[in-house]
Amino acid sequence: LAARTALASIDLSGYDPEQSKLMDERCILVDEQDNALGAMDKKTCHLMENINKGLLHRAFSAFVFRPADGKLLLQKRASEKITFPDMWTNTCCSHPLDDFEEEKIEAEQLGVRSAASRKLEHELGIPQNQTPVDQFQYLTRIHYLAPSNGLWGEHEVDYILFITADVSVTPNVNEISDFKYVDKAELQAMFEDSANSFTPWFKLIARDFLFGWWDELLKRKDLEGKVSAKSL
Ligand code: DMA
Ligand code: MN
Repeated sequence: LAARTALASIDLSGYDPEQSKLMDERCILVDEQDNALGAMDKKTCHLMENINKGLLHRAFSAFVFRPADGKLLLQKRASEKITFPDMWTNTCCSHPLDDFEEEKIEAEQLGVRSAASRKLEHELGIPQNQTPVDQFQYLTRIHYLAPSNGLWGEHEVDYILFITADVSVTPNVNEISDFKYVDKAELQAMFEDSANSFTPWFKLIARDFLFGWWDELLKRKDLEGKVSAKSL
């Protein structure tokens, strides 16, 4: 695509400097079947003008569940975020980067698992040893496109990863302004309250997949409880 089409760029001086710097990260370009095609900086990948030409990259959406009660950890994106600021969303989303060898490994989704563990620490301060890469459960990949405002947006093949883990959260305030644990009813109530806004991918995943999978997770937890109770 880059060979055929001139890609747009933009001056970031009006944005938060820390977030602007992260726009130099190199995302992994993919086709619609998720075949890696090369690398491109995050800024170029997230401009709607380039997305409208078909530019597509690889991403992950991680969901952390608390072992004690099966509640899901949500974050609220900081005002400093260049895309989708101030919105509630799943625990952590980001991109596996071409900058790190391990994040390019496709076998057993190792690349996105490594990226998830790295970014849970960067955004929520969760020590990486609390989210070992082999503990993530890979559910599926979705291809989606969503504008943030006129200028910015997302166009990704997004890997959905679940992990049930006890984590300690120390927010990076440049990334997140709030976080909370919710059960299904509490999340439903948040969706129904028009004072909250949510990222489009979280709404999509919640609508199509999350509640069904969450039920399975809780059923399994319930079963484990029964099994261990019986063995006493
Ligand atoms: C990008 O998320 C990934 C998805 C699935 C939307 P993000 O904007 O939170 O990533 P980053 O914080 O790395 O820019
Ligand atoms: Mn992206």
